[in-house]
Amino acid sequence: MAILNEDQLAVQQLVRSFAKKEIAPRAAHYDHSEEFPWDNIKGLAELGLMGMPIPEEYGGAGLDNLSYALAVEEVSKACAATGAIMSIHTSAGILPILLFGNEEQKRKYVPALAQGQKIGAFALTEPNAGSDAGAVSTTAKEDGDSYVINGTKCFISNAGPAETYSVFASTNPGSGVKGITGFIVEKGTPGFSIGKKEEKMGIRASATAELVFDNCRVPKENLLGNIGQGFKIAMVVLDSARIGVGAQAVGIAQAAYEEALAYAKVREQFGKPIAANQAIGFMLADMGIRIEAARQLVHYAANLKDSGAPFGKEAAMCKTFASDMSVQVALDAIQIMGGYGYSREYPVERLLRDAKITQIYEGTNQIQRVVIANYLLSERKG
Ligand code: COS
Repeated sequence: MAILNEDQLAVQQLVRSFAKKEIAPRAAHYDHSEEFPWDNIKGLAELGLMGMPIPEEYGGAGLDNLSYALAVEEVSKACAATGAIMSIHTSAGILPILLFGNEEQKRKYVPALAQGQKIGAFALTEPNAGSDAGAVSTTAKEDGDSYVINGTKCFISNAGPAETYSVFASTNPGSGVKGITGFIVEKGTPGFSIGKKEEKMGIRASATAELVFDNCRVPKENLLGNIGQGFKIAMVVLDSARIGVGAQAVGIAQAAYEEALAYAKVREQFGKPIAANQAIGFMLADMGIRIEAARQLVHYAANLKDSGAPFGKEAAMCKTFASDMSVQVALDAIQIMGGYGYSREYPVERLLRDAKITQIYEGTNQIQRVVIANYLLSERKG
């Protein structure tokens, strides 16, 4: 366990008990129904957990990133879909505006987001621009005092429930990453609609959908940062978001581990608990080692960010390691629980489905290795 200070321990305890009491009991229901868990989000907002690392002057809780990572872990342990919504909202939903918006934009949008009155979303991915994020073909054309956006985004987390979207479009098609610009687009803007909602393997209660822009006119004051700065904004935000994904993965793995451990102690075969077999004991030991190692890497990246040091490389490392670990731990938990683990009556099959996305979103683990190698081989500091 990292050495946490009193405040961090208090946050961890508060979120752990809230998540256990209020969120975990409904996780299976939301997984089956795929309904957006508004009651969970409302509860998190009431506790000030929808804008934890956002400065108080912009309506956030002004907490450190380590406290935020602890909270995301606890919420994800109780319900991975809710953890994903909270984490994506806080990082990719709010940070583009907080870090790159002008003062007027920050005052206009951030407080409602940080207090959880509104949900935020981040729209970069397109059907032909996933790992190659610079290949966006959505365009934004200047027209008088506005920009007109045309194109389709896909796999956008929080799409639908979100009210505020950071959208990345090309203002200079043909000039690659240098032609991408960010815009703030509000729900309800004419020409902007939510397209097909994805039916997903895991984190099913989180909303993931297409965004369709059909001559969507956005005023110039909604331009985020400078013209052509959009790709950099997206990359900087994703660096931060990856710490949240690491924390989600640790929470999911911890849940699977606790299920398997409890089961192995009470399940008797050949006249003794299966945990008494070295084959099972060693599996549990390896699961425990991997979870703790991943957690420490998440905390390290969060600590670096809190200290103002470069953290992009470590954020990618913690996301990659924790997500691979989480899938393996969930698989091992199912193996220990045998037929019960495979049954939908028990949570571990859901946890495996939930864990899988952490290897994919906010940049696949293959891309994380590209990102890590780029940091190692270049002069750039994260
Ligand atoms: N911070 C600041 N600037 C960054 C950056 C970062 N983390 N990463 C890249 N940049 C800058 C580079 O410095 C470069 O600018 P200069 O030319 O001024 O130096 C510019 O952005 C382009 O970078 P690069 O040449 O590395 O871009 P590529 O097109 O090769 O793409 C990867 C790089 C693969 C890293 C990028 O496309 C990526 O992260 N893809 C995954 C996208 C993703 O995570 N999607 C999930 C979407 S949200 S669920």
